[in-house]
Amino acid sequence: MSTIPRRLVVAAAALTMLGSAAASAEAAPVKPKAVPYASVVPAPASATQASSTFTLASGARIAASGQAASVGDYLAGVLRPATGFALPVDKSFVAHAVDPIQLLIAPDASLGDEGYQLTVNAGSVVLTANKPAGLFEGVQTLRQLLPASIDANTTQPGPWTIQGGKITDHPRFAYRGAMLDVARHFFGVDTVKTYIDEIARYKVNTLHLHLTDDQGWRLQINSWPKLATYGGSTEVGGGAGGYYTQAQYKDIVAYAASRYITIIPEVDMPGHTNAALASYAELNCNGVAPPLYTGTDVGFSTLCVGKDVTYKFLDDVIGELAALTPGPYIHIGGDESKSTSDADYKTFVAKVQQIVANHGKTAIGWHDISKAALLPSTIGQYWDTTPTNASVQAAAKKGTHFILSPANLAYLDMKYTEQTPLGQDWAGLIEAKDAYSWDPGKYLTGVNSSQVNGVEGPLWTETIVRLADIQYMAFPRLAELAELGWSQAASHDWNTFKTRLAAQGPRWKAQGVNFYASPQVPWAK
Ligand code: TNX
Repeated sequence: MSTIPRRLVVAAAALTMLGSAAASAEAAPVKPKAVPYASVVPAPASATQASSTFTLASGARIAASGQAASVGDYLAGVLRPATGFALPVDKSFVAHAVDPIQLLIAPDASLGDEGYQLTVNAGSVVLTANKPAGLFEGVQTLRQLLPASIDANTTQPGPWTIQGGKITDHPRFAYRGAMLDVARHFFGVDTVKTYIDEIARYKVNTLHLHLTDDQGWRLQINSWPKLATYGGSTEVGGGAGGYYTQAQYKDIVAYAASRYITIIPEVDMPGHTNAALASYAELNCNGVAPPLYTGTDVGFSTLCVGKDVTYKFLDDVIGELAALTPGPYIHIGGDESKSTSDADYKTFVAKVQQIVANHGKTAIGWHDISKAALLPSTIGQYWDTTPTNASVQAAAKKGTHFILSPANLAYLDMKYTEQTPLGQDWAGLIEAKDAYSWDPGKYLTGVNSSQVNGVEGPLWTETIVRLADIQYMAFPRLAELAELGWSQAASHDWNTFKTRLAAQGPRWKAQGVNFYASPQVPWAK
């Protein structure tokens, strides 16, 4: 019922042109300067500009019925503040022909789950996709085709002109992620939601939350309540920390879902577990709870692999987490378990991935887990700084898939230059050009691009304490990584990309997003 035959879409577009051309002429006294299609990040698979222009008029309506309705509401919501227009969303099928902006579900297998087609004429903007997720990604493109002032949250003069033309787009990789470490420093629900909105603009579809580490446990677990109330009571530097109640976590998950972003919760183990070990003495091999930890060392903690209570604990925690998480994945960490023997580590990973499977989810782990025998479904996340790794190669031979986050290219907590006031440099410095200059499909030796699910930009927060810090480290680099994940390999070219990236500067300024104004990028004014 939500799909509309192609010929109706075309007819509706033609009629709309007549319907709103007069209105847009009235509303656009100034000669509009439209944004070139070549400035969209990530670059669309194909884009052809025409000489016509469309101008959004104050009385315009957005047609979006059936499955398209919620994306229509979202689009209206992001366009209202700067335009000051009412932009009612027309959810009836009959009236489509008179609405200048139309969001339509129309079957086209070539577009896949997240692809879309955007056609802009003098009188209409028609966005079609197979699925609502495709409409949502198309809306992000549409926003970038409007002047940068569209991103302000107060009314701006306009005119709201879009260059005519046609874009057909779909992603290269299905997985395009960001990770936020809420364990080293805790970030509240509003900060996470703001970050979700900012990453969604670049068609990032996954947010991995690093919920537990030595310094803090950040999610209420009803069966083991002290994890949050005691284990979450501090953070790096000794601050008050904090945790999400289950209701707050669900709120984050639902907010992300409304932006077509899947939340992947991580419980890091068997190392990086001091907060849990401090909360429950029985989880320690010696039965003694260590003190809470507020420093930044890694590799000193481990769950007790030989104790039965460890697996009762994990079954309870993963069970609650699985019930709260509609997405298919649970991240089990597995990195830097330097205090766990190799034999114990392998035993532990084998058991934990099975517990995750028992709760109906797929396990993801940092690539260290490829030392262990993996279930066919388990996914590795590569974080090291060299492209060749023997156990990764061996796991890949058996069919394991990987998400790529090489620390020297994709870690958002690495400094840009020696002068960057935040972040670390153990994996090197990552300037804007470095973040862009690699191909995720070809990076890992012995791993076919068909076994690469995509990319993720992790933001570890030992040195990051507020939203402005998150933004400064993520932008521009996360937008660059998002392009490597979305755009076809043939379109990757730093010299053209840096000009497109430059066009994002005024948008971040309009939104109030803090970013690193790299001297390598010719930022637009
Ligand atoms: C390594 S690489 C870590 C984190 C730190 C990060 C800091 C990996 C999976 N773990 O525990 O926060 O470096 O850059």
